[in-house]
Formats: sequence, structure tokens, C-alpha cells
Amino acid sequence: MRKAAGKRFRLLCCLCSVLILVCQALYGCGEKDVPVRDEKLIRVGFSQVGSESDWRMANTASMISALSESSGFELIFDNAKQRQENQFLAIRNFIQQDVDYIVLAPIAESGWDDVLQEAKNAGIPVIIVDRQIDVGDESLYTSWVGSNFLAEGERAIRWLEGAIQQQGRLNQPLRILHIQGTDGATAQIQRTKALNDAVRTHPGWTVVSRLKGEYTEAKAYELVRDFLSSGEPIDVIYSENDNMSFGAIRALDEAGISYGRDGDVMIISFDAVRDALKLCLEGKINICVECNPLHGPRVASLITQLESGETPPKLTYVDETFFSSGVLSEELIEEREY
Ligand code: GYE
Repeated sequence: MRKAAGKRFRLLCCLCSVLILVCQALYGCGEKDVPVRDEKLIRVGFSQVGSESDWRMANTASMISALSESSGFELIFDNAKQRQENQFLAIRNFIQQDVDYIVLAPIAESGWDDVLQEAKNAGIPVIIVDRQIDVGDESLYTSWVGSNFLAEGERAIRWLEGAIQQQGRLNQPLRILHIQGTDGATAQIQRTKALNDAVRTHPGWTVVSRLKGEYTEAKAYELVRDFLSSGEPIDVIYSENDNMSFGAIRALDEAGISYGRDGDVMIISFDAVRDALKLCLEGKINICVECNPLHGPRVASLITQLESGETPPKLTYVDETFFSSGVLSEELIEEREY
């Protein structure tokens, strides 16, 4: 009797182990499959706008290198490909993964209230980088770091006033072709505001057309090419980033219109990435207004401050300048990080 019972017991155990193994294989519920989390690393989910420009690539590189494992971070990077819906998805994913911090480079200022409320309810601090957000409740984010885009625009305008004064054209008509960045992005809103304010106070200045170049070279090229085919004359191109300036330059070349320091059309460009500075040194772009993308270490430092219980400033603006061909040299361009 006892022998038979023992046999039945062993058979049952055997069956159970087989069942457990099948279950593990089917549902991946084995201990081995549970991802190991390094509890010492600070887990950061970063939702990046996209890869639309050289500026953006330099920004991504800076974030990835500053939020590296060797610096104590585990970075979960998401590229939203210039779509806000993708950013919503990424943030909800980060919440599900219970990250320690969410870093958001928002495509546009509006639309964040709901998803950031969800992050707040989950107790995850949110840091905003680059462009700003417009939310009803400021407590939906902890801190922001980026550029003063209005100051950048005003820097460009002051340069333009100086340039046309030197040419003795201060009170003459000035026809401006405006190439805008992504609608509703702080960089677009503020750089546009600087130009609009200037047009209001200079009676001779007119914006002959506004093109929505979405910060990409390809889009700006197409739009400027189509615009130029109308034959309407222009004196200035105010381009809200360097990549759109590259597109505009291609269209000007094809149309046989001269530009830059010695040409018919002045080019004002924002960002000051390496390839644009080279064109500026050659005299093909008149002015590159600097916009610093190296926010990685700044974001890392904000997180470190929060980790040690400090309250970092709500808003941090980085210092910037501008470049015209007179102040540039090959060495200076090579020394820069982007
Ligand atoms: O000027 C442009 C990029 O938000 C400052 O976005 C950023 C802008 C930058 O795609 O090149």
C-alpha cells in the first residue's frame, strides 16, 4: 500500500514539474525571465521630438552621453518622429515601466495637461528640455532648461538693422521671406514674434510670404523652390533653423539668385551648427544665431539636484551668442562640439 502511495506521489510531483515547465515556456513566467533591474541606476525615460535637424542630432547625442550607465543612469530613449501622439505613447509607456524620471522635449507647447497629470498621479517627476510647455497647472513639471528663443530672434533683428544701416538702406523697403519651424513649438513662436515685432516698428519692412518648413531641409527646399518660381523679389530670408537654410540655399542656387555677404539676398539662420557656420565663414549665410543643443549635462545635473533633495530653478535659460563671417575662423568652428 505504502509503496503504491509513494509511487503515486512521485508521479504527481513529476506531472507538476512538467506543468510548471510548460507554463513557463508558454507564458514566460519563469524566474529567469524577470528583467533584472539595477536598483542603483536612476531610470530615465526620455521622449525626444525626432531627428529633423542637425541641432536635434547634437541634442540627442548630448542626452545619451550624459545619461549613461557610467554616470549612474539607465536611459530609455524614444524618438517621436515629429508626432505628438508618439510622445503621449512614450510617456504612458514610461509610466507603466515606473521610471524614476520622465524627460520630455515637447514638439509643441500645448496639449500636455492630461498625460502629464497621469505622470504626476504616478508620482514621477517630469523635466522639460528645449521647447517649453503651456499647461494649466505648473506643478505638472518640475523644471525646464533650454534657450531664450525670443532673445535669439531679437539678436537676429538687431544684426539686420545694423547691416541695412551700414548699406544706407534703413528707410528703404525690405522684403522678407520667412521660413517657419514646426507650428506651436516655442522656438517657432518666439523667433516669429521677434520678426513680427520688428516688422511692426519698421514701416518699410514686409513679410512677403511665410513658409512652413517644419525645421527640415527637404520641406524648406520644396517650399522655397515653389515660392521663387513666382518670380517675386526678396531681400532677406529669415529661416528659423539651419537645416531649412540649407534647403533654401539649394533652391536659390537652382534659381540662379545670389545670396549671402556679397549677394542679393541676406540669409539669417538659427542654430549655428557646424555646417551652417562653415557656410557663414564662406559668406553664404550672413548670420548664424546660436542655439545651444548640449542639454544632456544640464538635465543630468537637474536630476542629481532632485535626488539630493534640492529644488532646482523652475526655468533655466542657457547663454548664447551669434556669429557673422567676421568673427569666424576654421579653428573656432572645429573646436565647437556641434
Ligand atoms: O532650432 C531646430 C530643431 O527646438 C531649438 O528644433 C529647437 C529647434 C531647433 O529642430 O533645429
